[in-house]
Amino acid sequence: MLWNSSVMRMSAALLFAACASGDNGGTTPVDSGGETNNPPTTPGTPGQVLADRSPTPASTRGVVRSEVVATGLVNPWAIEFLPDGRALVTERPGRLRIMAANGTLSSPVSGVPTVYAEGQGGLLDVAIDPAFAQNQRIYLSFAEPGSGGAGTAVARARLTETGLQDVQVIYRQEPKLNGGGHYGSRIVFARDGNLFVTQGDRMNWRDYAQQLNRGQGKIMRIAPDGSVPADNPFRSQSDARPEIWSYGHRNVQSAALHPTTGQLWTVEHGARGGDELNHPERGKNYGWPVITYGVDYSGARIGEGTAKDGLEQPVYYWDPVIAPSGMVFYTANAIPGWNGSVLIGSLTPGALVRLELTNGRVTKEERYLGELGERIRDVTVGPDGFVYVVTDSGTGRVLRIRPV
Ligand SMILES: [Ca+2]
Repeated sequence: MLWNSSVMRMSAALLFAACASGDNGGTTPVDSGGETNNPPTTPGTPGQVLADRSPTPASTRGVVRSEVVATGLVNPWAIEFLPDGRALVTERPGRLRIMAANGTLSSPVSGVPTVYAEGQGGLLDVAIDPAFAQNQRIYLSFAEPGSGGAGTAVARARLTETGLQDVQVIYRQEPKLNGGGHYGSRIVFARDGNLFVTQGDRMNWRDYAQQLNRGQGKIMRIAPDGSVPADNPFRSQSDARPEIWSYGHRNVQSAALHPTTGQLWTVEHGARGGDELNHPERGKNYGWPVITYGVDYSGARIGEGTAKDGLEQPVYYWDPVIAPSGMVFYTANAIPGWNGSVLIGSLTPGALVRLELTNGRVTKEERYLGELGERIRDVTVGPDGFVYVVTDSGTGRVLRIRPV
């Protein structure tokens, strides 16, 4: 990709703005002259296919519009629809609410575990058991306070008319660490009934992402009761956490199951210029912080470059970043032309990002709703086939996205 100087200046300005309010660490960015807008210069291993880079399309108007479904939410983090058409919405400070089909929000559901609501920590994702109609089970991920600081955790519970019952923490990231950064997290049910739990490196401990005896920077795979599946890759390795599915991740806040292949797909927050689309596979190393397309907010290089033998390349990366949170494969028909697309929330610059995939590669990216100026934290599809998002602010909303 060629860049003339005016594009460079514009992109550098956009990048500066993007870093200021993304979920990429909270460090005050330093304008380093736009060098991160150059294509990667570190040579890859001969024959290795380097990742495709987002062309950074402008937000497109005239395709979809948004309408307000619910207001008055404080930093809503996740939205999932129940089989009866109601939806569960989490608020990061530690509240779970039920949203009726008409958008009315319930008072907070009782029984939510105590959360560490600082920085990026708090109540995070919610997942609904595929057999919810029979067992009423839901799963919550959250930053759990405890000895040493806090860590990503997952609880399951039964959702009853009187609140959560039989609340049980089924996973705890170890060790717990101080600080409010990089908890992840999303919970995704695989077709085999196990749960993927995405996490982050806890920001100040990036090297832990490469250490198999630490929970940070890993995607975990657990059974719904918290036990470790027999075929997890490091289960028999004495110095490794048995829950690990894949490692070398920075901060994964977007995850979804591919509707055709059943593969896990994720998007993770990179450093400046290093957001990544991956489909994490069993036992593989996704590189952070040894390889990355991003640089530190100071402009300093991170790790060894963009490619290395034995480390996985992302499918696609964003430079400038999108600050990704929330992800769904759209398999409905209510929005023409979107069936089969990947939808991703962008916190910064703030948009709904749509990708088309062909044979595992991104063949098209479009963005929408940039004119709202909202941080989109999560995205899902309603029973009506329309897209629902939650916006991340102290006056957060649920928006319904439909064709113009
Ligand atoms: Ca990577």
